[in-house]
Amino acid sequence: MSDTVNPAVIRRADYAAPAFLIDSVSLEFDLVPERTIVTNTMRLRRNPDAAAARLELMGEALEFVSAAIDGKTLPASAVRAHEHGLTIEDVPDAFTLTIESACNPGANTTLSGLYVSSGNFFTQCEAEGFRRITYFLDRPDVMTTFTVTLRADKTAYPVLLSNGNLIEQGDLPDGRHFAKWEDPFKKPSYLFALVAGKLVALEERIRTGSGKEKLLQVWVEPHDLDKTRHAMDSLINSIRWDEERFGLELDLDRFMIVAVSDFNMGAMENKGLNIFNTKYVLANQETATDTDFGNIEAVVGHEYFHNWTGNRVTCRDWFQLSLKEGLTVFRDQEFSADMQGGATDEAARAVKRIDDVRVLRQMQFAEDAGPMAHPVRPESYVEINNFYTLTVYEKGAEVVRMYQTLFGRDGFRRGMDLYFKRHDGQAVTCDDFRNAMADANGRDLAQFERWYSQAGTPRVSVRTAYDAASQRYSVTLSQGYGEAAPAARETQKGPLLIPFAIGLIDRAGRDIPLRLEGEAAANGTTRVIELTEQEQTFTFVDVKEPPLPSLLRNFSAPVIVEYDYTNDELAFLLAHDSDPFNRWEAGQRLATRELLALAARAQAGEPLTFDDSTVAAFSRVLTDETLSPAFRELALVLPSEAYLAEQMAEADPAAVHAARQFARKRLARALKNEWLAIYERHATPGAYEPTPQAAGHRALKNLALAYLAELDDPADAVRLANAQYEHANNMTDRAAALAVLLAASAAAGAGVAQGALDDFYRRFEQEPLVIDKWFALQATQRGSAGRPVIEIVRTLMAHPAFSLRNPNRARSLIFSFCAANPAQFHAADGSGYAFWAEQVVALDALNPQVAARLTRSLEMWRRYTPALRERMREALERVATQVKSRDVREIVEKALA
Ligand code: 0A1
Ligand code: ZN
Repeated sequence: MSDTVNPAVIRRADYAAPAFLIDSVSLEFDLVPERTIVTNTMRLRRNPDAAAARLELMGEALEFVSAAIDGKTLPASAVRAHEHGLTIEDVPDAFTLTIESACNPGANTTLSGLYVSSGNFFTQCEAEGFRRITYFLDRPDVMTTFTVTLRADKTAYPVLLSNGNLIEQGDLPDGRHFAKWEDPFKKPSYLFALVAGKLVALEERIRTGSGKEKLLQVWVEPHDLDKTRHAMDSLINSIRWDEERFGLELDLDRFMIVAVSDFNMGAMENKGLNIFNTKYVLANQETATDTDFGNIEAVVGHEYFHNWTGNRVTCRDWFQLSLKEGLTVFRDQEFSADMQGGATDEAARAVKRIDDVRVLRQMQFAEDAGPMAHPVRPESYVEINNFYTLTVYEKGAEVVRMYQTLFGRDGFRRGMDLYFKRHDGQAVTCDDFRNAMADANGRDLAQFERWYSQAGTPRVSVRTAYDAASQRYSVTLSQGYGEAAPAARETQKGPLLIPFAIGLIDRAGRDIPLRLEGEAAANGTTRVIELTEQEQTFTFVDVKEPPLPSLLRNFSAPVIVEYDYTNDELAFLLAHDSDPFNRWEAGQRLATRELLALAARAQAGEPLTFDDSTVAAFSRVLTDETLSPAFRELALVLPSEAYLAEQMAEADPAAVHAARQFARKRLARALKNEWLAIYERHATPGAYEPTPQAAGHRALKNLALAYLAELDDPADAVRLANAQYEHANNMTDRAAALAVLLAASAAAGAGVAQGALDDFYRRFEQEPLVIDKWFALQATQRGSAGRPVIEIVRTLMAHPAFSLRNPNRARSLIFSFCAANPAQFHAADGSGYAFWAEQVVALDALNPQVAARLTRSLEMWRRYTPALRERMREALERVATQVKSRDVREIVEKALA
């Protein structure tokens, strides 16, 4: 449905200030699963900056009961309830509006608005869920103070929570009770939350920097209380970190985290009442892997940091989403890096950086090259929920990081301070943030705006020339977009300001002190040069021998660097670069080159061979004891199948899989003794420690085991994996052992893994998050003894523990197969696509947001080989005729356009 008030496509250029402002709102809830009554009383006033005669309130899936202005019930002729909300004609300039409405949280499978999960009530309002709770000006630039009264049966719902401070509570007749909450800070409706049910909390009291006492709570279902310690520690660390790094203190007396098992995303930063997917709260050593522990720390940090970047200063409209998300992802990345390695241990910090860049390059670069490509600040959308993307979040974080790269940590901090000084309590734009950074650092950042408005991944190609006579080394950088996707091409206006960090390395592997032409003396060994034109040459002087350039150190900008290193040069950088990120990068480039050559031979049916010198380069890293185990693990993981397929002119998942498997087997065979030695040396006997160091040992050890399982005779690996499975005192080791057994079963038959698989299920039957791992491990396996994984997945769909309604479970089986097992999903017979289409249609009827995410696994269909492409198009067209939601339709239509 679209008309002039509710157009199908929403455009940034059409922004208009709200016609009315809300000075305060008071909400009363009578919570009943099948029919919850909401009484909403607002103080409204005409916005002097806008003109409109009537009041249009947004509302969705609501039953209108009544409305009154200044206490007088409105006649039916004065109010019109419709599909998109409520229209009230002829309202005064300032008035109190009371609206009563009803909704049905028990039947709400969308998990947007008010819903029931495991018998408890929860809300999710970002981006536009509040309008499913009551009629409102549900847009982020309408900020107001909320008072919330919750009433519910006391036995079924003993705990009643909302934002801010608890100001009153008590009993009511008929076994009911109430709680009244007041949030002293103005906020937009998307930050509203309520929770009601049978929950218990881990509590801590802490003092913040200014000496104020704060109550911290992590609320969960009673049987999960033993899995809350890590989330609480992460919260305390986040609070301390934001005080230290940014001088930002917790502004409420109480801060609550609540875990819910049915949740569409990771977590939500509702003011003072963060609501989390259980996956990002619950952990102990028996149930959670090292990766889970790290993710929990990052997400707890992320949501907490939103309290300032997102809540105190919010977004004017949803096109500005990256204002809060890019900035907050950058903040959580820095927090995690500091927790790993402190502020100065660059090698430890690099482990986090490498992880983040891997995600960006594998997933965001793909998004930027496909039909959903959009700028960090999009120009238009059909469904805003489809724009919680890798571009807005991860590329947005890279854009924020570039300010810090340009101005240093101190300069970045000055920009942040000015941003809060100017905009605390306001709803603002990405331009406001950029202007604060510019003004605090005395810089004109007009050109930098293009990072927000241009889609696509920039390419920087590099040419170098050394002149021995004058001892000059010139580096010519030129920027462009290559063959950008059409969606990206339309947005391009001109060259970007690209901070390009560079170092030069001499023959002995040492950094050369850098002096640019015109400078009086050398200064440092890494320089951030600023590329602002389409092409520019930078000349280094006093360069006594032909150097090897180390380009884009620490990935100083989200671009693709094109430079023709030889294999020997890459091996040299892998062995010597002082920049740990680029050391890893050199190994990845080397491996990518080899693997793509292998894939081409696989496609042509030629025999596969793998260069000895590449094996030798990897062997040196493996045995280099000066490198941390965590780093060695990252360096020795080959680029993913998804990343490799993305680099091909026409993606061929089967060829990529064959190539990568061949290389893994080759590395397994050539380094067998080394892998065995590593496995023994990095075993971590004794008590489990969740530290980054111990996690590094586990990661390297488990990588060794995975390589050993690739040997033609995996008997050793199977024996070690069985023993490790049996004796593991933590989930990292147990899950890794199970994955290895599943991998070994590809050649040796299902029997190899069945015992451990059954044991795993029985052991953790009561732990839904672990059962998610059980489904995911099976969905991502290679297939056992020739049995296609689609058959295993279809069998698991009928398992009593499977449910399409729980997003974590749907993701663990369906998404794992469709998005994380490319070789099996892209089976030549199209069986994966048929499955995908069925599941998209089934999910669309239950939960459009989750359905839309799944839809995206086929959006890159044009990039594949002709036979696959044709089958994918058929599947997309089939889905196009069947889906109902705006969410899925936007994705399918853009994919087929
Ligand atoms: N603001 C949250 C992300 C989020 C967005 C939408 C949601 O429901 C549809 C839930 C969470 C964050 O960045 O963590
Ligand atoms: Zn966020």
